[in-house]
Amino acid sequence: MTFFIIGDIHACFYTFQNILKYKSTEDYLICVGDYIDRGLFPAQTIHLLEEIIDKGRCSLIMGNHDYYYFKFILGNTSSQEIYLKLDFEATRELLYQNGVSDNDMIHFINKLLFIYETNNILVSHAGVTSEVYKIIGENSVIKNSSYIDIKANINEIKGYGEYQLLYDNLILNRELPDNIDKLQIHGHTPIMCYNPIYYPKINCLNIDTGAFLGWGLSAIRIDEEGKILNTYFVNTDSRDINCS
Ligand SMILES: [Mn+2]
Repeated sequence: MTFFIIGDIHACFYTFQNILKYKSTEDYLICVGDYIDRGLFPAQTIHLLEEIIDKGRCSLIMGNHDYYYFKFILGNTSSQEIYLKLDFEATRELLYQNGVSDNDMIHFINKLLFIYETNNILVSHAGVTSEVYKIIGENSVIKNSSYIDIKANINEIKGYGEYQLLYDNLILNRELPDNIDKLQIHGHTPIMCYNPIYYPKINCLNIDTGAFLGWGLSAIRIDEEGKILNTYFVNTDSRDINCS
């Protein structure tokens, strides 16, 4: 099996479509999260992702913007999230205008995973440190589980509070990940490199190349062993560039 893994989309619908042209039908698709917010076409992006989910052979990771949007529509934002809330109002308006309700978004976000892990690869939104990786190993409920399943078993999670482990570490980590003896793939921190960046010492790939910043969207194809077969980069489509 081969994996086709895409970086932070941030509602750049046309750019997302452009990079999907490189995905082959045999590839298992993974996206590293941050589907909405910042960009102009959140509803179109969600519609397309729902279509892809319906066809199967994909896993979608939770990003911080997705998770905090979930909290925002539930009316549950703390002060640290106010900086995001400004874009959330605009995002909600764009979603409404194009037929995506709050319930549709709750339904979508509940399906997202915090990590996708095999014997050879680990995909997360922000990359994991060895400390967090140890906790993940002790909590099988987190691995390859959707948010709704994790919430149902949240009391079983040991080693950290729910908030600290799942939300601070897995979706907001800005530390360089550690080498965990398998290939890590993550997004979250945009790099202006016009290509995914591989860090050999930590065996880690950052594939967020700032689509919403007008830079571009990246993807990689890897095999089951975690060998990188190809990397892809498309410039942000001009229709996705926010000039306001
Ligand atoms: Mn992001």
